[in-house]
Amino acid sequence: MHSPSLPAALEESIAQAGQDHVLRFWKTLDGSARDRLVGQLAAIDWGMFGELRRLARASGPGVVAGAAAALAADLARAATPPCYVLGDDADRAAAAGRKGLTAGLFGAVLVAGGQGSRLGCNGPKGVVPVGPLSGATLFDLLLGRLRGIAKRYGRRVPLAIMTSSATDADTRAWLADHDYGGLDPDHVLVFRQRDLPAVDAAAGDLLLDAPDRIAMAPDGHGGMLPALVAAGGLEWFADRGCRHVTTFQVDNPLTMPLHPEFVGHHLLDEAEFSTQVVHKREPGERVGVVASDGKRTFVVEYSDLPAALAAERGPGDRLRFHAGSIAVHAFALDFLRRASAAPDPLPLHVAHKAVPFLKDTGERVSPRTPNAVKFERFIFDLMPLARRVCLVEIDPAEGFAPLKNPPGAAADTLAHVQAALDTHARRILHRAGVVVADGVGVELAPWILDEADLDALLSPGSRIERPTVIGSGI
Ligand code: UD2
Repeated sequence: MHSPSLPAALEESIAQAGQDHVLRFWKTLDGSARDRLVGQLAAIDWGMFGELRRLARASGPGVVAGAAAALAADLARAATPPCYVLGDDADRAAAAGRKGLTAGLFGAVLVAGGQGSRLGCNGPKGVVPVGPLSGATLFDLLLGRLRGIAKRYGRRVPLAIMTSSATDADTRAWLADHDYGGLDPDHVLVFRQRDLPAVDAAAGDLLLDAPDRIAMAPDGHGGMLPALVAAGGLEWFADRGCRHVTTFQVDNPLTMPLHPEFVGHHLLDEAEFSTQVVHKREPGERVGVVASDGKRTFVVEYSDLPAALAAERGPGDRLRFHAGSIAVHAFALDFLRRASAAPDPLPLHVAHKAVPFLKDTGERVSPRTPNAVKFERFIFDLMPLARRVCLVEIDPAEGFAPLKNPPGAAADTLAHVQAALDTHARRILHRAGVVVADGVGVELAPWILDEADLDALLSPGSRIERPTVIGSGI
């Protein structure tokens, strides 16, 4: 018996799982440290721990052994499914979308639980400043976009923001300090995804990150489904009149998850799961691909797609798998309800990572190469469960500029994102007949969705001669 504060049932679960080593420093811990550790241990699903161990031991990087063979077989029969292209059926789809938005049928879910570790940021990515002139943060831009939708269609868009243990407190603080980004707090729901333990890659054992802390990591954006359900999110959206939700990622300030044509196609097709894709041109682009074998439509993450298949080209020199998923989806709420009732609808994916840990001696080791396995669920794995899937190809210049990498990387850095925002603003101004002098920086306030919003601000033929943020303060 370690202490009255370690419940006997928990101690037994730990012992049965062969994980007593996590209590190695128990005797050295004070009361609050013990409470912290017990809190973490009690949150572990010990019934599922054996499965995590099995997956860790069976896995190479990416897909779990066995699953890799099944995936290869699926892909051998698969091709890129048909996609709508934004602009091709603009009038019909946009009219349907506008009708749906005006009726308030859509809510939105922002997945913001990731740690931005590639960027070297520990807190929420949402607080990173990206506005080229304004220094507006990702949250400012994404929430501002929703204000633009509400302004145009006369309906607030209920927004659920998914955080994780790594981002929850800072995200809530940002919202409180920034007037909820101008949104109505009654229409903002913050909910937190779960953590899963990271385990040692060889033995599948838990790792201690500190004497009173197990190494854990957020359970992937697929954790959205159980976490949203647990937070009462499906009813929350329904109570606000929504029938569908779009989901989008925190790192893409150009994103347009409520573009009327996109949601219009979703409605017209009576799709349960719609997704935006970009035309993947090079095998190395870090986007998942959508594939279909005629019966099932599914997404394969870039890290799971075998290199030879990623590079295979077909007619017109297009990549065989060229529908690049940018993780902007629309779901029917009824579908999410049905999917969440299915037993274990989202499989676990494994990622081999370098995870710091304490040795038996208490020395902390920070490995340079992967020593551990983290587990994640991907929301796009719901796709095969959907009765109807709809793909809409967008122009990346209009809707995809993710911030992923630190300065100096070849793609997806702050500089790339700011250049994309600048180009996007210039395109819209150009369409509105506004002339921007050469070399002058320009930025649009996030509520400006397109040139229609400029009518009241700038007349055709007007010139911008100095760096300007258009529409700020409105
Ligand atoms: C994601 C997609 C990839 C492509 C790319 C486009 C997946 C698995 N991969 O790759 O196919 O669409 O984005 O930009 O969908 N997040 C959470 N909780 C987590 C993990 C992530 O909320 O536990 C959020 C994170 O805050 C971010 C988003 O999910 O908003 C994407 O996470 P990522 O940067 O790890 O995904 P990435 O770039 O590998």
